[in-house]
Amino acid sequence: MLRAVLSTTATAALVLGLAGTAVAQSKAANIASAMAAAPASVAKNATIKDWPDKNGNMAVLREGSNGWTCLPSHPKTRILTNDAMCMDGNFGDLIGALMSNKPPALKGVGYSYMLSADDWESNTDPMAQKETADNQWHHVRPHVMVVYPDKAMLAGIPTRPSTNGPYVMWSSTPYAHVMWPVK
Ligand SMILES: [Cu+2]
Repeated sequence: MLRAVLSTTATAALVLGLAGTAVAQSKAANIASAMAAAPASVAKNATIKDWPDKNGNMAVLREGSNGWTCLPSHPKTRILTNDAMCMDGNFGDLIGALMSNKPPALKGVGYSYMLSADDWESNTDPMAQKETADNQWHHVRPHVMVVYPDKAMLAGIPTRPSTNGPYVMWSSTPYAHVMWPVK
């Protein structure tokens, strides 16, 4: 998943704090970054949006037609190199809930690609910005994600980061979802 989505303000502060300056990315670079998160056949006709600005608005960088929405990576930080993603409508409902700090109300199973992911995240705490003794801080590499409207469907899937198949991220939160490493 993407820790940075949770607070645009906190993310901006983090970027400024770690990098010194916020780097403005061009629209073309943002579209390229977003499209790299999914297979070309999906990204080709996906809607490309930017991450929310300080008012929470997400600019449409390119209209799409296939029901998928891709977001570019946030500017790089020490712990975030790439968090670009492409999601379907149901996964978009999860992201929307995350961004507004509300529990998700999912209408069905949701899917997302993060094929260019390169990031460090807690597997227990969506808000964590750094490692603690017990927050399962780990390197997130290319993966796909699945979210189920009924958390009971996650029973039996490991709740610790694994490179040996799917695991559940943030299992004890309303934002629990399956992380499925692909590389
Ligand atoms: Cu992810």
